[in-house]
Amino acid sequence: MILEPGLFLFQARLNVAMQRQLWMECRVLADGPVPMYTPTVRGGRKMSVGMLCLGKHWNALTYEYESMRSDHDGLDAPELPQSFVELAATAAADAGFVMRPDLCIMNYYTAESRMGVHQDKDERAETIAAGIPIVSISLGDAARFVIGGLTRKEPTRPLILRSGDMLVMGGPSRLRFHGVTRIQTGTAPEGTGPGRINLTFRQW
Ligand code: MD6
Ligand code: FE
Repeated sequence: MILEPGLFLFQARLNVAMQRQLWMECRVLADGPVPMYTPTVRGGRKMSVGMLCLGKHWNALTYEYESMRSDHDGLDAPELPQSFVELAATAAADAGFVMRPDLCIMNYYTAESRMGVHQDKDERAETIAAGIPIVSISLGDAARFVIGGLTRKEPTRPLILRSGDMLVMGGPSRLRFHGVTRIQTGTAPEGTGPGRINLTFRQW
């Protein structure tokens, strides 16, 4: 489904078996040698989500990408699994984009977690200028997501992102403001959840 130029929602793109498989792979990574943690952002506030970056690490203090988690524990970001890359690149291609994902931000939401309205603009200027998309995968509990325009002032439209949905945000929609206002607890398909995992694939 095309929502706006460059903004595509592929509902139930992943079947429940794939959702469970991916959920489990994410859990293994989150509990692995380079674990998920709760970032503290610029200004000193803790985020309400757990985060684990793959491929490259997003530094919550500098808002820059780096190989090592220098704002946290100095560990190297785990590799981005090739199977993950293919899921994202294929969805991007189906939306008409050529994308070579080289990093993924995994966020874990509990019932109380939110994601404030933001723009994703920490990738390379060339990537953003070319409109190379961000591809997101939602797993577990559904979320109320809002997406607006290229300025904070423009009105937002609400969307529900359910387990197995993929969102592609590229071209003229690459810099739209968006956020997560609520998690719908108890909606996760069996074998996923509790809570919600969102994967956002990016090309640095
Ligand atoms: C989330 N997603 O769904 C947060 N960003 O939990 C994002 O912030 C996001 O879904 C860029 C592109 C797609 C997204
Ligand atoms: Fe985002």
